[in-house]
Amino acid sequence: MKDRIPPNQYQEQGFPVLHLGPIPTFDPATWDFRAEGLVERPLRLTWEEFRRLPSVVDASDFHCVTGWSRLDNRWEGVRFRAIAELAQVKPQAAFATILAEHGYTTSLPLAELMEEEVLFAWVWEGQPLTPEHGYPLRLVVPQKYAYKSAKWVRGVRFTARQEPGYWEARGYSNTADPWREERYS
Ligand SMILES: Nc1nc2c(c(=O)[nH]1)N[C@H]1C(S)=C(S)[C@@H](COP(=O)(O)O)O[C@H]1N2
Ligand SMILES: [Mo]
Repeated sequence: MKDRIPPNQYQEQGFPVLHLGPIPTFDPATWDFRAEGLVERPLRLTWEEFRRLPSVVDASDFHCVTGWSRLDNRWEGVRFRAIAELAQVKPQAAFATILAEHGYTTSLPLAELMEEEVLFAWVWEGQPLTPEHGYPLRLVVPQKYAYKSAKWVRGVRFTARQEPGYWEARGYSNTADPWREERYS
């Protein structure tokens, strides 16, 4: 197991809760998910429509920049790449910004988000996400520090240039690779 824990991280058996600000309330009647920016086909999906998209189950590790790692999280959700395909991303798009409740954002190169383990998830370990872990929908980007795994996601904007995310604008690494210990910028 040791080789699955990145440098200067410790293995956490529980599932800590970490975020800034209040937990948003969820109303399935008004919730929507948007794909916007450099796309041929902007999307606005209701919760019901989002849930009808093809979903997958995938286990992955989760590394928080504050030092804990939780291995083998079984997530269920829609692959990021499925959303990109549905929205027909334009060739000029090289990055995407994830848009979450209360203005939380994070961004990554499109190529990294298109990797198959990157999901918009609503289930963790066979149960719907709890509100504090991001219900109804969160991004999961296992290969990055977890501030890239935005909770309470409402959409994605495809861009030509990278927009700074919430923590990335406050001194945290834009690349956020736990194996290279890219914690700060
Ligand atoms: N919307 C939102 N998403 C967020 C955060 C946040 O403050 N707001 N914190 C991030 C950080 S730093 C971590 S470590 C993970 C924690 O996820 P968890 O609370 O489910 O363990 O959520 C990430 N996603
Ligand atoms: Mo974190």
